[in-house]
Amino acid sequence: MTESEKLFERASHRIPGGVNSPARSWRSVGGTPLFLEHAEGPYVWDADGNRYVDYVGSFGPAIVGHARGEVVTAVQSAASKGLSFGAPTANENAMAERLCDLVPSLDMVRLVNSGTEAAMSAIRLARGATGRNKVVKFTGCYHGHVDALLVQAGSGALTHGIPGSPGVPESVVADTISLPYNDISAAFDVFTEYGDEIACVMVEPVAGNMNCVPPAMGFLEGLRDLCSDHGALLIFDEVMTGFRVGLHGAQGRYGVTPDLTALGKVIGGGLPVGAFGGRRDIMEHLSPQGPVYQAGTLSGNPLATAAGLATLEIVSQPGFYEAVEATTERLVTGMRERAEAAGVPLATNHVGGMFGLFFTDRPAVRTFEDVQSCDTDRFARFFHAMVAGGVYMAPSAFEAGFVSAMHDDTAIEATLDAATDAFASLNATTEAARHG
Ligand code: KE4
Repeated sequence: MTESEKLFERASHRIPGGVNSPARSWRSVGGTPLFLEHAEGPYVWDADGNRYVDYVGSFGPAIVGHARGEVVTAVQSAASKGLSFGAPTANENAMAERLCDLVPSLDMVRLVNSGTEAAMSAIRLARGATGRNKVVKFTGCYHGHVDALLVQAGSGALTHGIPGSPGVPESVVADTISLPYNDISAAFDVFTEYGDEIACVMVEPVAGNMNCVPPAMGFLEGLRDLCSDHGALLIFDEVMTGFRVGLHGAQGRYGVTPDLTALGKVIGGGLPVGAFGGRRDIMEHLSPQGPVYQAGTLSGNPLATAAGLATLEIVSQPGFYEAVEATTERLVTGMRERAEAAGVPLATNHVGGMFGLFFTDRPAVRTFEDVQSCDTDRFARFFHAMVAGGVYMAPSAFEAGFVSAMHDDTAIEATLDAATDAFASLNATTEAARHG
């Protein structure tokens, strides 16, 4: 047995499914999850000492590279002064000011401990500020395990085929409407019927939880207009896209400003941080300034804000995102070329430092229905072939991939070499299956 297998056996005894988050389980691809022991730059090492080029990046946070010196030093320095106080600290001011400087929609911001908390709190604030109850989301989008949003959800809910979840009462999702992503006419129809009952529309401005699906031309702009016309709030869930697709998020990249924004992942640099913020007149409804309650023992934690500020310092350097996007482009182009050479139908999407690989013969993947057309068994075989080739990707056909600033030529070349063999192996297994 490998060390990972031994560790997984022990984990499965005390932790449901052996993991603390379903997205890490390998149930949809088969096999035993690798237990990772350490990470540096673009690489991770498993408990057996095997090294992999990493495209999970902690599902997004690690855009500056694992164990980046400046971030580790900042956390070590903060830790030496105490871990948590339950009182405001100067770093929270610095973090709030930095986020409001960089994210166009933010007049004010509240720090929390996860993307789920950020999305959940933004929904409550939108409902409290508008006095309305209905929430519009999009099928395949995932906003954390918020009761009201576990409807046709993506990420692990989609991977494991449970778009809803037991334990969420009908009453809690009665006001949740889930629409097809990138279908602005569906949104128009819902607003025509329920316009003055809709508190908010929550959308991933680039979908990353049905794998990577960019917004169609006019989709985000259309949602912006519909919300403005009907007095609903537009909420961008930028937990994944924030500081991943550009220094000013997807809202900066696409030039559409929401009323509220949820953030997470990169802003914590790998430590637990989420945030939600937006227009001052809305944020002032939040306790203790206003009546909408939200709280958190470790919100704005000194170590998390130290990691976040050090990370934001690095991503703010001139050329950071251009370099990450160029690396992503090179990776995705190389993948397409190698798939084509092997005769394997592959579609790809990429935005900034995130990308998606789709085993489908459709020319493009633009909707949830396109995503559903993908061959998840072929993805599973590809996933395992890449692991064997020293490349660690998300164990799901419905998760996006992430590139860091430290994915250098060596890492990309190693990845593409592994992909050459992986695509060839797909054909070999297909041929073998065909001839029995
Ligand atoms: P967390 O509560 O996991 O920090 O964030 C929830 C969340 C909210 N919004 C978006 C757009 C997200 O992508 C996420 C979390 N993303 C998944 C990966 N697709 C987290 C991985 C996991 O659940 O382990």
